[in-house]
Amino acid sequence: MTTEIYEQAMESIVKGDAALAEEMAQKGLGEGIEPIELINNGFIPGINKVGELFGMGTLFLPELIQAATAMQTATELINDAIPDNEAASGGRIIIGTVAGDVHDIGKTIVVSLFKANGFEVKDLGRDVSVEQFIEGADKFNADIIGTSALLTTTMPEQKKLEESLKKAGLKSRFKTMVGGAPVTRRWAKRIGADAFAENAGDGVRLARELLAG
Ligand code: B12
Repeated sequence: MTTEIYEQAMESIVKGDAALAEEMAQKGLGEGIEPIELINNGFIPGINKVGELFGMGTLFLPELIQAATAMQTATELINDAIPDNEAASGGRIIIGTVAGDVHDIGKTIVVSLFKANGFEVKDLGRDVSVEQFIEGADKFNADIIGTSALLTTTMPEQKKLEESLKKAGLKSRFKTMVGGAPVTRRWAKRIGADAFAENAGDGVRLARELLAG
C-alpha cells in the first residue's frame, strides 16, 4: 500500500496533476506515513524525474510549471503536518534561496524539518541578496546562515556570502550551510562554507554538529 502511494505520488508530479498530488499527500498522511518519508520517497523522485525530462528537452516550461504547482500543493500540505517543536531551542538558523533564484520548494521543506527539530528559524524566502542574509542574521542573532541555490548561475551567490562575511569580520560569528540540487560538498569546501547538506534531514544533523563545535 505504501509503495503504491509513493508510486502514485511520483506520477502525480510527473503528470503535473495537482488534484492527484493533494489526494496522495492526504492519503499518505492518513495512512500514517512519516511526512518527511512521504516527501522523500514519493514526491521528490517525481519532481527529479520532471527535472530530468526538462533537461533532456522532452518536457517544456509550461509542464515544468504545472509539475512545480502540483509539487507545491503536496509539500505545503505535508509541511503543515510536520509539527513545530517549540519546547527546545536547538539553535537559531536563518535561511533563504539566493538572489536571482526562485526555487524554494526544497528550502521550505528544510525550514519545516528544522522547526520540527527544535530550531528557531527565520525564513527569508527566495531571491535573497547577500546583504539581506547578513543583515537578517545580525538582527535575528543567528547561529547559522543556510542558503539554497538551484541554478549553476546562482551558486556564486553562496561564494559571495562567504567573501562578504570574511570582509566584514563576521565569518567566525555565523556558521554557514549550503544546499540545493547542483551544490556539492566539494563546492562547499571550495568556497569555505562550514557544511553542505544533501537533504533536509542531513541539514538538521549537520547543524547540530556545527553547534556542538
Ligand atoms: C520545480 C523547478 C522549477 C520551478 C520552481 C518552483 C518553486 N517555487 O520552487 C519553476 C518552474 C519556477 C522553475 C523555474 C526555472 N528553472 Co527549474 N527546476 C525545478 C526542478 C524540476 C525541481 C526543483 C525542486 O523543487 N526540487 C525538489 C526539492 C525538494 O529539492 P531541492 O530543491 O534540491 O532541495 C533539497 C536538497 O537540495 C536540500 N536543500 C536545498 N536547499 C537547501 C538549503 C539548506 C540550507 C539545506 C540544509 C539543504 C537544502 O534539501 C531539500 C530537501 O531534501 C529542478 C530540477 C531538479 N532536479 O532540481 C529544475 C531546475 C533546477 N530548473 C532549471 C531551470 C533551467 C529553470 C529556469 C531557468 C527555466 C526557464 N527557462 O525559465 C527557471 C529559473 C527561474 C529562476 N530564476 O529561479 C534547471 C537548472 C539548470 C542549471 N544548470 O542551473 C533544472 C536543474 C532543470 C534542468 N534539468 O534543466 N524551476
